[in-house]
Amino acid sequence: MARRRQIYEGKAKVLFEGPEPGTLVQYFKDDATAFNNQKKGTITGKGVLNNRISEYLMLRLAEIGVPTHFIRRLNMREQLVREVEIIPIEVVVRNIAAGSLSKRFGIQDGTVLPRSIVEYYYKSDELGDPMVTEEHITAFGWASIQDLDEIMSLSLRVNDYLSGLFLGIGLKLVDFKLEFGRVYDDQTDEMTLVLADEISPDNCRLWDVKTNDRLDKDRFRRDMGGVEEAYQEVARRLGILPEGGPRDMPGPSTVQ
Ligand code: AIR
Ligand code: ASP
Repeated sequence: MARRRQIYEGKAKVLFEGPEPGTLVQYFKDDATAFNNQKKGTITGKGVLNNRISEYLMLRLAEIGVPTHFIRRLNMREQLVREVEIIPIEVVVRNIAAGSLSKRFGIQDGTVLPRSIVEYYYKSDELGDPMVTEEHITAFGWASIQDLDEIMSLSLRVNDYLSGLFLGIGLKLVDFKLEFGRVYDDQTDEMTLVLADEISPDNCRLWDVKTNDRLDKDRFRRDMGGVEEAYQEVARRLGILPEGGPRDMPGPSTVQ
């Protein structure tokens, strides 16, 4: 494989320069972290599965008119995406209390929320992704009011659609995290927002409808065991488990 220039390395993915201007190759690693990097490990096959799961969900969302950065899957661990200017905000949508919401407000895990709640966090490893309000986001210039209106409406559409999609395969979409980026639209000569990053069991909580079994990264965060199997089960239910399971591939070759 040709050596490529690495643009960015995150905790679970690496971004390389793409084949054409305005594109990037997104490589999915098996590395897993939790609690802002305090816990580190490997989930064998996770990269292969998240590549497929995110491809599948981004394609379904594009079909209902949600713009995304996804272009096409290239191989087991890589997908071609549009290069975006990432907005440094993590958008969390919650339907059922779990994780940091349960902890912060003392609400029992599993309590159905009176309505979906959208929260914003500032993407900063050093600061531990602090929760922020629209006031911080607009005052510090991370996004405009118009951007936030659009981010909110896109996030709620994603929530409605994905909640239904997962329910159809016996999973409750408890909560999830989205990231957005800006791209230049040459039709309108303006910057538009697109859904970026990934959508996978790394950033969604998915509970089995009947048993409330956790089929997501909480199994890793909380040392529950059966982590690999949980990711495989999500892919299996979506009908996209690679034949022969998530076989491994050599790691990426990089030019530093
Ligand atoms: N999330 C937030 N930061 C990173 C990730 N992956 C996701 C979690 C969970 C939701 O956002 O995977 O689905 C809420 O996380 P928490 O920890 O705030 O309860
Ligand atoms: N991915 C984040 C981290 O590594 C948060 C999490 O998923 O728990 O710290």
